[in-house]
Amino acid sequence: MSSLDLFANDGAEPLSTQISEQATLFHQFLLADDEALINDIRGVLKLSPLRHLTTPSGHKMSVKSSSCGSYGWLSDKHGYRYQNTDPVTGQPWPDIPHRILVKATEVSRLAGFENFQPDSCLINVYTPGAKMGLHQDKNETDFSKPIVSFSFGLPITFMWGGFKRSDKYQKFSLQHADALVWGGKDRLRYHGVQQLKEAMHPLTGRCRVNLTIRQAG
Ligand SMILES: O=C(O)CCC(=O)C(=O)O
Ligand SMILES: [Mn+2]
Repeated sequence: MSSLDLFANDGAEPLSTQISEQATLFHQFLLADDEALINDIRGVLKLSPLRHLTTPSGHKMSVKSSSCGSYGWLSDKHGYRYQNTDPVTGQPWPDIPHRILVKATEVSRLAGFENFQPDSCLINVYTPGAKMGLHQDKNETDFSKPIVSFSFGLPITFMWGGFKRSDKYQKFSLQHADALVWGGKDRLRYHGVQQLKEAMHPLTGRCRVNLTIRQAG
């Protein structure tokens, strides 16, 4: 982007890219709050630590995860599901930090989704080599609610597919402080991320942090 483009934006509207009819990438939407948001996540992880989940077929996922909100997303030999307690601590998941809720509802509204009331925030932490294969998010009860995804730290290549796993997919980079929202007719698209490349980020170090914020219940 040239500096002229930056001035033309005037700070009034977030710069965004429409990746499908009902999927929008808001570039650097979280930049003004990045450190505070990352600290909020650190606070959650002190209460419900990161762990590697296992797929129903018994494979250890390369990403480390935790959750906050009324519903935490889990995967183990019993399947993919939401649960209202953390199996590691035996306690309810920590609350979703207020700042995360505010930014998630703000960006969902900008993307055209009103009445989004997040009750689940999955925290995914990728270190170099970690990835997530193409999948659909479909453990939620109401598919009229969007998915809001925040990225912090190292960039990663996001795969944005169709409605069958074998469909062709587009690739684009998710960068520090980007927010991606998809819903409506695009809600059940396959998506995933390619292997994280080795690098260092000034705020997160050698990792990428993803928040996947949903209305699960
Ligand atoms: O890390 C990402 O950007 C994608 C995460 C994701 O799709 C998920 O956890 O369901
Ligand atoms: Mn997903």
